[in-house]
Amino acid sequence: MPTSNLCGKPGPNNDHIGGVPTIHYLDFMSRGRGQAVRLLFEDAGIAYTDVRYATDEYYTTYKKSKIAEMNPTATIPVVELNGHILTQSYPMLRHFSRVLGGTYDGKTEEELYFTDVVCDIVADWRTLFVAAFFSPNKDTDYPKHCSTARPNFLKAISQHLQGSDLAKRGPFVIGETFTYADIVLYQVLHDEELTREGRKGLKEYPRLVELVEGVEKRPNVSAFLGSERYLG
Ligand SMILES: N[C@@H](CCC(=O)N[C@@H](CS)C(=O)NCC(=O)O)C(=O)O
Repeated sequence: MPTSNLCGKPGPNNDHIGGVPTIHYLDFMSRGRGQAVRLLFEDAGIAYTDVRYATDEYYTTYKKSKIAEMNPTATIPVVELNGHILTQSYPMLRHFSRVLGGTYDGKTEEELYFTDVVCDIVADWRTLFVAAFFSPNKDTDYPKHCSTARPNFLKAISQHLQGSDLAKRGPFVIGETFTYADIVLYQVLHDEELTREGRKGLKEYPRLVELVEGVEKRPNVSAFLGSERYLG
């Protein structure tokens, strides 16, 4: 049976989004696309019900039944809120940002565009990361990914951030304003294990270290990372 836990206490942002969302995701530590959605909830002080599926039960039972009934692509995360079902992690983040009054997005067209650019690069990166990390040939595929695709993404994103007048102000993708692009970028860096061990995997990318530190200093993110809810 999946586990189900209420995380946090409902606050004003639960009222803004219309209730307490239920997120369905794998029981995969504090990692993955679902964790990016949880991180937005954590940062925004949104209480959520966290439904976690063990990998075996997910693939043998729930993917084909409950998840497929809620989501035509039978993938997770899936969020239920007030009788509505939300699918696709990146659109979900944009949706919650809009519902919260644009709190997790840019304001100007230039900022909105640049936020989307960084998110799209991360989406491409995560697809390759997942393919290599969960490959049946992980022993060869993941080290290959770490020496080929991954440095290319790190370089490309660093170059974008260093070359943009918006990003130059730091620490985040569009400067001082924290957006959903920071959440997805932080989460892929975290899942690639580049945020730990003194950020040693990021030493050639100081702008990304600045961003990681900016994210981890957000008061609610910092409290989450120090709590029992953070599973590594
Ligand atoms: N574009 C989708 C991708 C969803 C996706 O591939 N999710 C993975 C987990 S991160 C998944 O469902 N894996 C198990 C499966 O394929 O059933 C999104 O962003 O939500």
